Amino acid sequence: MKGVGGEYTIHLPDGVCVLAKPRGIFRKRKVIPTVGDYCEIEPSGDPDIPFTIVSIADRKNLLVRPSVANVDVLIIAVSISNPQPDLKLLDKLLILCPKLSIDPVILLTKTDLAPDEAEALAREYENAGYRVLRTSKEEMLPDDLVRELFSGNTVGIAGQSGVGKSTLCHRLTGMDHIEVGDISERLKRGKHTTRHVELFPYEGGFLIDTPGFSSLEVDRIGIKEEDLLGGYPELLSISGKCRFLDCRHNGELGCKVEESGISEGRLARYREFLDIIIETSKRYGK
Ligand SMILES: Nc1nc2c(ncn2[C@@H]2O[C@H](COP(=O)(O)OP(=O)(O)OP(=O)(O)O)[C@@H](O)[C@H]2O)c(=O)[nH]1
Ligand SMILES: [Mg+2]
Ligand SMILES: [Zn+2]
Repeated sequence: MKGVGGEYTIHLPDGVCVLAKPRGIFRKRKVIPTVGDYCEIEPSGDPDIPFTIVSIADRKNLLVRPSVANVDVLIIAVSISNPQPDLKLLDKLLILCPKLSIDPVILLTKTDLAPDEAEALAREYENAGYRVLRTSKEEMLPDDLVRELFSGNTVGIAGQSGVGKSTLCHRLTGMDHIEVGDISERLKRGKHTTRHVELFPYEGGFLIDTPGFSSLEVDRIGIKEEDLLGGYPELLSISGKCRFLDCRHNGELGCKVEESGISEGRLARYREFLDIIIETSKRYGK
């Protein structure tokens, strides 16, 4: 659930939390127990730290900065206004999720500020094949939907500063001390203070509380051309239809991109990412 100074809080299947220290062997093998890991523990004989971590299960994924393992679901929060939606960030996160085997869910917030635009944006991404949830000042997520999202899952919330991540968490958990994605809070504490990632049990799953999910280091992870279509399911749906099998849907002869139903905005962003990837690979000769 969290790790501070080499001491880890382990959540047992019955919900009880205990303290454990990793066995020395991990340090030698350079395996660092990470929040989100599934592990086996044994009694240590030390009354202060009564357990030893003896093994760590293979990870489904590992995010760095924030350091968290085995993320199942990422709620990508986007507000329709104040701040304006950063659709490039949204599309990048959508490209990243399948690469990391994470299920993305788009959460459109502040729909009260511009209901018609909000509905249009929600439809644009629903047409692309994504799940889009909506919240406003008055409207929260339905309980059964929240349970379905969390049940058995480790769930993170990402999004620009000010989109309403903390607001959502307060409304979900009623807890004030959770500060998911709280950039503003981090700034208040000073730039160099790092807060630890922590998991909270919630509705049969875990909510990831981290100060750093806003950026998710999207650019650092690096998107390759073969990853790109993972964020554009509507383009995947026309694969094999264009004249050329390796069509990039970028103005080629016989391209059937219009049959994909992709929106103008998403196509433009796809092509912009494609240009950047092609340019970068030319420069580095890859
Ligand atoms: N009108 C309206 N305002 C909202 C809604 N949700 C959140 N807000 C407001 O938006 C502001 C920012 O919300 P936060 O929850 O702090 O945003 P955050 O994503 O946690 O921002 P950082 O911590 O900076 O990353 C607050 O003043 C909220 O009251 C909404 O659905 N409608
Ligand atoms: Mg916040
Ligand atoms: Zn094509």
